[in-house]
Amino acid sequence: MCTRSIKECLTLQCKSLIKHDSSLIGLSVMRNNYDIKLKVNEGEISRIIFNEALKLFTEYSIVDVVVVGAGPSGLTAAYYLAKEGGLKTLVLERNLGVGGGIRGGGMLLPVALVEEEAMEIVREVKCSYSRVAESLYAVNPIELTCKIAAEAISQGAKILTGVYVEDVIYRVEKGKHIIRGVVIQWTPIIECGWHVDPLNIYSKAVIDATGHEAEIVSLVKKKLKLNEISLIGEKSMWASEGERLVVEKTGKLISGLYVAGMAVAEVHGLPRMGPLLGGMLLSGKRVAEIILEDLKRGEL
Ligand code: 48F
Repeated sequence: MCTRSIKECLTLQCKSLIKHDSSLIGLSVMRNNYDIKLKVNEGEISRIIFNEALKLFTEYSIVDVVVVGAGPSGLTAAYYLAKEGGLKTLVLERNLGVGGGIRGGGMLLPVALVEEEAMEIVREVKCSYSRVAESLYAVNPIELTCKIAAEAISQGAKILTGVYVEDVIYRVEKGKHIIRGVVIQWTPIIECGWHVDPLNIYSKAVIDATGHEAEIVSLVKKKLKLNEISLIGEKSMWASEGERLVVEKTGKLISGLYVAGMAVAEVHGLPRMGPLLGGMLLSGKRVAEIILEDLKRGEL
């Protein structure tokens, strides 16, 4: 006659089941290995986050370069500024994620094309690709975006999302306007239409990498009434010409203000080019080179 209680019998049955069913054994091992033991309470979680964020915002209130826009040109610029120049670089992006206009590939199809001339950048950030035509390669735009962003961060650049650049800081010296940083607000505050005073980031240079809208150049032209800045507006599609000119025209507009990516097309009246990324990547690299040269020459 069995002298065990029902509870003991059930425990024994479970143990033997676990012993004989390898998937259950795996599960029990996993549970033990991943047994999270949080050693701080909820208030301490907030305190740590406040402290860490405060350290970042304190350190990055004054930087070398502010990049406005985390699209392909802005991210590439940040990567090279940090990597080649060791510059204190801050990317500000109004959306919650990075990637700008390339995230949707061509018509939401997960493919973008890169010309041979820009493939060095794709290879450098270890993005996968395939050759699809002579001197032309296909990439996954999400992978490319994530890898450039990750490499930029690894090189020391910081990226803040959900931050809207609503104005610039300026000075006038010897009759010439100089841009010396940006005025920022949380994007949801802008979207709510609340009146909350913004904060500022002081910098030696600002790059407008805001894409088709050229938002920073546009507000500088409007608010500072600078006739020397043109804003011709992007032209219709001519892929090869757009790609060539967008790199050629990348650069400085006035002291402290630089333009890269599709914003260059908006400023200089260049043709659009669709889901071709070579021009965007090379424009980002070029603007970083120009800023580094200006710094060397003491022009910043
Ligand atoms: O548009 P976007 O990707 O600019 P890009 O680097 O690349 C253009 C390509 O995506 C695509 C193309 C050419 O046909 O291949 O169009 O020139 O990225 C611009 C980023 O800037 C952000 C915006 O949310 C986007 O992610 N942005 C725009 N205005 C502001 C801003 C602002 N005022 N403050 C912060 N971020």
